[in-house]
Amino acid sequence: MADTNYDAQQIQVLEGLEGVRKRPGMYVGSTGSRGLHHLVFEVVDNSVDEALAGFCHQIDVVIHKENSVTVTDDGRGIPVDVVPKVGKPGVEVVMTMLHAGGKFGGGGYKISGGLHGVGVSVVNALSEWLEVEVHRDGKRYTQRFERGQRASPLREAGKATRTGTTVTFQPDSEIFVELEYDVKIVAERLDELAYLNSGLVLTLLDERTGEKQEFAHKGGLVELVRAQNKKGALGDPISVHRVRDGVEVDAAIQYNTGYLEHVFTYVNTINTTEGGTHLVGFRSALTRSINDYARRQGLLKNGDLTLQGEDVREGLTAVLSLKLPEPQFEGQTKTKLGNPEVKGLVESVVGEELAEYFETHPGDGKKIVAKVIQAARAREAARQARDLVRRKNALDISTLPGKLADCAEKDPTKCEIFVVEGESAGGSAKAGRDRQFQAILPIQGKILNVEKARQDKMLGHEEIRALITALGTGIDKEFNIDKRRYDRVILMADADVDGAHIRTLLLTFLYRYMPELIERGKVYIAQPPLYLIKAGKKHHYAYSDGERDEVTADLAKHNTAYEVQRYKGLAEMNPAQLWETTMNPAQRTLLQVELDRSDGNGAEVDELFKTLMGDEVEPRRQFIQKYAKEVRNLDI
Ligand code: 0RA
Repeated sequence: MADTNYDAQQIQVLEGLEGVRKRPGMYVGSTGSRGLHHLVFEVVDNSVDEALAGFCHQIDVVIHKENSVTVTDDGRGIPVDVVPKVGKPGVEVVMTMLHAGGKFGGGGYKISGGLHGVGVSVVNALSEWLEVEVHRDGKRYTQRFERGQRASPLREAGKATRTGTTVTFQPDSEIFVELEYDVKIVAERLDELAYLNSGLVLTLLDERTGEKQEFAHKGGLVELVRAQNKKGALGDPISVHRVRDGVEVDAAIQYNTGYLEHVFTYVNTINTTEGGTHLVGFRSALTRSINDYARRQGLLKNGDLTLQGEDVREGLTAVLSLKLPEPQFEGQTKTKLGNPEVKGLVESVVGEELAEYFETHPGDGKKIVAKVIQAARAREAARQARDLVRRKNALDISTLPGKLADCAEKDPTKCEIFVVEGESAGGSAKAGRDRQFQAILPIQGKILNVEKARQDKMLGHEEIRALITALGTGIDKEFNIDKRRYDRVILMADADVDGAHIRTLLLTFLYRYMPELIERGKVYIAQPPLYLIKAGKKHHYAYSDGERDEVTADLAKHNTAYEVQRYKGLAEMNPAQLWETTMNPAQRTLLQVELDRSDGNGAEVDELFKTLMGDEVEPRRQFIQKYAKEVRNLDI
């Protein structure tokens, strides 16, 4: 090929990849850890595309010592022949042209993963260097690129006995601020891909540590659901696998005896965390099929309650995975499926499969329906309990909880409430407060862990009802921030393990039922002192061990005799001390509770609460051991 025609083409290509280098965030999300890992996933996704097309069975990933990465697959190999329009080998086009990934060579449609379908050229653009090796037609070919530009022509380099593609790249330190791969993040994605593509084997070698892992899940989604439902599974997973109108629908569905919902949805192996039309179709299939079956079996009488969406989702674990030719991704993080035709398609496919399952597994079917009916009754009971709370709210002050010492001020924006651990500390707080704007609600003992209890039970709990009534906002869907009776909710508990537990229980309740209160920055944690240091007539309070050491060192320097008293609980302080150290706005320190939703959707916070407050003891023990030494300021 003469190089004369190249220039014009070349300019266009370079402009394309220059754009990627100018705005990397637009293509890989960030120049931090997220973007760095995106590079690997983009290359792997290209190999997964070969697997989806049925030509690739194994993908090997190696993280090298200097954080370059190699991805090898046994697919057909990227085409090496010259693409007529461009006058360059296919490999070079794939590597240097934006969006050139699946746009040539293959016939018919190509199902494509790739987080945003940006293609491997983006990885090339953001790499200091990238080398590609293709085994195809009995030959081995290699080519090298530097910062997206061709550094060598495609060369024949000997014979090949297999087919496949190997890509090695070194993330560019001019682009990325984070350059070190986290093997755990890579492993998690490879494991996920192994579940989503049963039969595919993925391996991961971390040369920095020598650790080697293999991911293969022959059982696919069914295996994934089983792994999620280790305990209390109701019947065997329901397995769905159908292709209709060119769309492949795979799903695994299983109930457990718990009441949380875990539904994961994927489109072309992308986790659609924002849901979309496929999830809507899936949910209505579930609601409809279970209602139909319950009525046909006479388990639900006419005029009896109807089973609603939230009932059929209680204790449900499911994975839905779609492969479709032209997905439309919408939403904030482009993880919401928009294709309107998909809703009806998924609804009918899943509906038919569910009906068949119920016919062939009557025992499991009845168990599931019984569980859903129980959930519906609990929902009904919770509604009645809520009505009761709401009606009480609507009445006058006399229905406020007896234990509440309210403030005189009527303008909520000027008021605050201290939720205090224990009756005696509550007494001190009542006596020490400024009753004009400070209200006190003592809470007795450990409140209910709402992570483990259903709503009706939660609302039956006296301490929680008192809290809800005092705050005035209502809960859940009826929550209304404008109805709040106080502008600051201040949790005040002892500075010991029990106090920390009570604080966590209260935060769990607020997070699950009044999250907006936290989001709007209305929730605080009081900081009582840990030590009282008496030196003659002078009193010093210390709020940490460090502060105590500073004060005592200072006193020792001036040769002043002193005595250190450790406060074991709030109750050890008299009302005046409590006011002075912890409640007086002029002097006190409050920690404002924040939601760290840096992961975009709060899933991390959600997971954290499940870890800390859910049924399983082991993850909680591990978490506490891991972070016990690190946690200083509480920031959930
Ligand atoms: C374009 C067309 C064909 C395969 C590929 C690209 C391909 C790309 C990558 C990236 C990593 N591994 C890959 N394997 C294949 C179709 C080739 C044909 O028709 O033979």
